[in-house]
Amino acid sequence: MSQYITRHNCDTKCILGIGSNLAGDFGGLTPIVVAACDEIHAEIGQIVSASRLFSTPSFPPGTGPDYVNAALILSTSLPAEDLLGRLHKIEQRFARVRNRRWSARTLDLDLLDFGGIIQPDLAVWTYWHDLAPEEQARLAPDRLILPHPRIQDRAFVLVPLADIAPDWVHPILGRSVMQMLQDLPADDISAIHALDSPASLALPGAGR
Ligand code: A4P
Ligand code: MG
Repeated sequence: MSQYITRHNCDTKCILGIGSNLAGDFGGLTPIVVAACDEIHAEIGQIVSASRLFSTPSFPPGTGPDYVNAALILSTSLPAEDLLGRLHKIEQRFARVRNRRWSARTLDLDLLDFGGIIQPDLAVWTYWHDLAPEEQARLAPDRLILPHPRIQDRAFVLVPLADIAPDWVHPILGRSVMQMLQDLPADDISAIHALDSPASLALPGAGR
């Protein structure tokens, strides 16, 4: 009867955004991002692709030091809420403090996409997507919203994403990463610089 037993691969491909603009006891921004990737790989799921590291000006302009940003494609067996909970635990281990919206942080781990699901539903996603800029700066969701409602607005998200998934199509907007990048002001993109290769992310276990 064993021929009837099939193995279902329940792993979900998801996309993570990583950012750091506050050095901590763990060292500078690049070591924090690299160490966070190691923890993600060890505790959450296999990192399938990792972008280069990028230096990006803090958004909104003038709100703090430059960030190091990166993007990952991850394969995980965890449900989305559990995954976000684990990401928050890793942020805490890097002494992430949430005091003010968009304030400087040692580590920010955003779940950008989880296998293309829309969560909790299109109406709630649309509410967060359509929020006026001054409201975006004031309000933060108290539950998981997928896809992350600000992907299309942020060059610091899309430029790293273009490194690993240029053809990924936004499940609601229907635009690819490259198309969303084309919609952004050229200045937002030209202000972002890839860090030299010694600082780039290698896949954990790939012999950095
Ligand atoms: N939350 C809901 N959905 C999600 C999701 N898909 N992924 C909740 C992650 N978190 C999600 O997040 C605020 C609340 O949203 C949490 O309760 C979380 O459970 P947060 O991480 O506490 O705060 P945040 O990171 O300030 O919010 P958010 O919405 O992720 O902000 P953004 O848009 O990511 O902006 N400038 C540069 N250059 N690079 C950056 O990485 N990041 C930000 C944060 C601002 N400026 C930046 C950068
Ligand atoms: Mg965040």
